[in-house]
Amino acid sequence: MRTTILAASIWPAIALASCNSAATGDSAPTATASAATTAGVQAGEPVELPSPAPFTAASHGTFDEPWALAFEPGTGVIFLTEKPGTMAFYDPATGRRGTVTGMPEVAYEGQGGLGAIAFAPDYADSRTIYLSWAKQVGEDTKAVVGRGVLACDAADTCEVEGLTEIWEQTRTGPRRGHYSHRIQFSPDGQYLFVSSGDRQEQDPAQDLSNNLGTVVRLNLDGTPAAGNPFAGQGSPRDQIWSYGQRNMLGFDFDPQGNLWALEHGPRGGDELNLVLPGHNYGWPVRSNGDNYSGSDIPDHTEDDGFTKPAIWWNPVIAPGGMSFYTGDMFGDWQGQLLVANLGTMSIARITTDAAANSADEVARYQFPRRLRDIAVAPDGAIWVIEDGPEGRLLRLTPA
Ligand SMILES: [Ca+2]
Ligand SMILES: [Ca+2]
Repeated sequence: MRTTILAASIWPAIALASCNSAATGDSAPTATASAATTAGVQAGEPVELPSPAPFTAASHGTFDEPWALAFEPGTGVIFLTEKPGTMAFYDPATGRRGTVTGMPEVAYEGQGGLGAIAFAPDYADSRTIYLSWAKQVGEDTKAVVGRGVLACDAADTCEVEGLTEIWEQTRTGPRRGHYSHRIQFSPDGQYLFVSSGDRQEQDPAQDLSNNLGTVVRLNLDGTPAAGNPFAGQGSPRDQIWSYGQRNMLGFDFDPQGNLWALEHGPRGGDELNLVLPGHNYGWPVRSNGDNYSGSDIPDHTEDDGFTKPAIWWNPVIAPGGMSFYTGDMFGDWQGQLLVANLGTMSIARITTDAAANSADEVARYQFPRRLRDIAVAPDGAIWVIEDGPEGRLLRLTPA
C-alpha cells in the first residue's frame, strides 16, 4: 500500500508530461516509421549494420558525446549523460525527451567531462541519483562522485537538487585521461563501488597512499565501508577494495553478485578482471600489452604474484562500457557479458566463470561507429550509445 502511494506521488509529473507529448500512443497524428510504436516502445529509425547480426538496430535520436545511460527505476525512462556536461532523458514509450539542469561544472577536455549516472538503490523513496565527473583543480583535474535529488516537472525538464560531492580521487594530475569513474552499487544495495583510473600516471596504481588505479568500496554517503581489506590503515587505504588497475570503463556485477572490471591496456593487453578485495592486478608492473613507445612491459605470468585477468585482448577491443545481460528478449544470453567497444566498433559477447577466473569471447558484432556504453532495458531490449558528437541512442531487438 505504501509503495503504491509513493509511486503515485513520485511520478505524476512524468505521467502528465507524457500525456502532453505529440508522439503519445493512439493520439499520434502521424504514422511515419519513427512515430509508430511496437510493444509500447517507439520504433525508431532502422540502422544498417556492417554485417549480419542476431538483432536489428533502431536509432532513437542523437546526443552530444553521450557517455553513460541508465534506466530510471519504475518508469523505464532513459537518462543519458553527455560528456560536455549536460544530461538528457528519453522516454522510449512516448518519444518524449528533455534536459536535466543542476549539473556540476565539469573539466571537459580529452577524456574528461561528465561521466557516469546511477540511480540510488532506494531511489523509489529518495529520488537520489549519483553522478561522476572530471573536476578542475587549478591546472590539474580529478574524478569526483556526487549525489543529489532528481526532481522532474511537466515542462520536459528535470533538475538535480542539492548535488553534493561525496568522493574524490585523492591525487590530481595534469593529464586529461583515465578517469574511469564508473559507478556500481552492490546487489544488496549497501555499498557504492567506483572505478578510479590511473590518470595516465601509471605508478600510483601500486601506491596505496592515493586511490588512483583502484576500485573503492564506499558507504552510500561516500565514506569508506567497514570491512574493507585495508581498513584501519588510514585514508585513503581504508576505501580501497582492489588496486593495480589501469582505466576501467567496463564495470558491472554479474547475476551471481560478482563484480567485474574491464580495463584498457596500453598497446595491447585489455583485461577483464574479477574484482576481489585486496587483490593487486599488476598494473603497471605487468601487462600483456606493451608501452605505446614500443618498450616492453613484462606479461602476466603464473608466478608474478599478481591476480591474472580472466581474459585479455591483443590487439585491444578498447571497451567503452559493459553490462551483464539479464532479460528475456535474448533468452540464450542470460547472464552473459555484453561489452560496447570504442576502438573495435563492436559489441563483444562474453561468457564468464567466476569460480575458475576465466572468460571466453563467444561472439563479436560489428557496428558502424564507436560505441560508448550499453544497458539492458526492463523489457530485455539492449540499448547502446555511440561515441562522439551526434552519437545515436540505439535499441537492439532480436532479428
Ligand atoms: Ca593486470
Ligand atoms: Ca607485455
